[in-house]
Amino acid sequence: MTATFRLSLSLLTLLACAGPALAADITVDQIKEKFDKDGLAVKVGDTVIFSNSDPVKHNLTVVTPDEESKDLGMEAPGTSVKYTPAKAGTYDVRCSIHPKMKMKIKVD
Ligand SMILES: [Cu+2]
Repeated sequence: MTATFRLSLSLLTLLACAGPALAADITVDQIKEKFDKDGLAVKVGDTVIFSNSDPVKHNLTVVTPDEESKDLGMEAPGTSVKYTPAKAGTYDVRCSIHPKMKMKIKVD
């Protein structure tokens, strides 16, 4: 084993151990057919919880920095969905039922 390889392994082990412990859950509420935040800054590994406080359904779609769309599914009143961004960049969140609902998530 070279010293560089050994150092890489140690760093990977450190990152693997530190990652989950530092991850946070951040809640975004959907109320009156709006997000309660226009934007959000999180870190890779954090989980965003979208809760639905409206009496109507929402259907969130997340557009990743690679322009991939991920449908988070129908969200009944009083329920929530979770999303954990996998990489750094800017994500757009939209509701397919209510086009006015838009927010951005910046992931570092
Ligand atoms: Cu909606």
